[in-house]
Amino acid sequence: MAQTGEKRKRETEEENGAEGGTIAAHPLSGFELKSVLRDSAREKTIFLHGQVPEDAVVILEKIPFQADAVFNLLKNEPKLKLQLKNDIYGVYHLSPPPELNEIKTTVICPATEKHIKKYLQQEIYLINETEEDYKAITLPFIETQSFSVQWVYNILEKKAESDRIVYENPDSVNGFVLIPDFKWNQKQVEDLYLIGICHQRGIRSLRDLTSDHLTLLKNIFQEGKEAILKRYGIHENKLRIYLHYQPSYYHLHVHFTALGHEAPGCSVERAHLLSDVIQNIESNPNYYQTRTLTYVLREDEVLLKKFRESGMC
Ligand code: GTA
Repeated sequence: MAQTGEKRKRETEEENGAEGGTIAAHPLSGFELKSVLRDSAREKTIFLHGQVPEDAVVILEKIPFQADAVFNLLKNEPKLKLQLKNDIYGVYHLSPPPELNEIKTTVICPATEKHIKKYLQQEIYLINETEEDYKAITLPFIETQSFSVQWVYNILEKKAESDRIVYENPDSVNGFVLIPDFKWNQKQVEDLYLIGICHQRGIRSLRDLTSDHLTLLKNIFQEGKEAILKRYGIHENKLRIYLHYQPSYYHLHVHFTALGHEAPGCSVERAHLLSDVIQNIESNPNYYQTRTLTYVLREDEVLLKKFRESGMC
């Protein structure tokens, strides 16, 4: 059936992610591959560096199965192509309908050199950052070289993603916005991933947290869990709630992920459980200013170079 011009225009806008009634160019128009930055068969994800013509990072990821959709597919005798049959063992190719074959596609464009390096497969090294190292090496680095947090301000000021907000405590000191993370397509709760972004500006990371922030942290912890239970029916004993140190973006935010989902960055050398953070600050208000914190840096990272130059690793 022929489509009306208006209907097709609307669909093109949705397809290309256009806002405000203008037809956007296709985000991958003229895409040329420069290199494969990383390819993980286990995670079923590939990270590409391309040009469109600006530099772009494109991340393609196969999405998790949704039990209901798979059940419907199997009960309707889908077409199977036999690959191997041996005794009780059979292996087949099943070509699912397009809606079950989606590839989540993230486009970062224009991507900076730092973005390209962030996704490049690299050697990693453990750093033990003392209080003195933080002041002399890390803090000057954060102040001059970290990623822009404009996307965070856009969320807090409702200039972007406002329709995706799950919960907000609007208090400018102790409030926050809870929103689905960029990495979650919201189609299944198995890989649930939200972030709680505080309204207060200037709290860069774990290192800045003191007893002054306990009310804020407790609000994020308590109200975040309640909002997720209400919206997604996921109980707090099925959630991993943590902060990254080092984060990529130095505006305080908390990660909420499904416990069964091994989200990137949830390993011990990066993730700090919010419940532990609250208790540590309660037992020592300056815990995070004085403790040595251990984390991993990638070979190409400027911060690693700074540590090496100062002879600290
Ligand atoms: N809602 O615009 C945004 C947005 N941006 C730019 C980042 N985030 C956003 N969320 C919304 N809107 O969880 C999210 C990120 C991240 C959080 C920042 O904010 O998805 P962080 O400061 O601790 O930084 O958290 P982190 O963890 O390094 O960031 P990120 O991007 O998650 O990278 C960690 C690793 O995850 C990467 O090295 C890579 O291995 C993997 N990864 C990143 N993006 C993807 C992806 N799209 N698909 C699969 N794997 C990914």
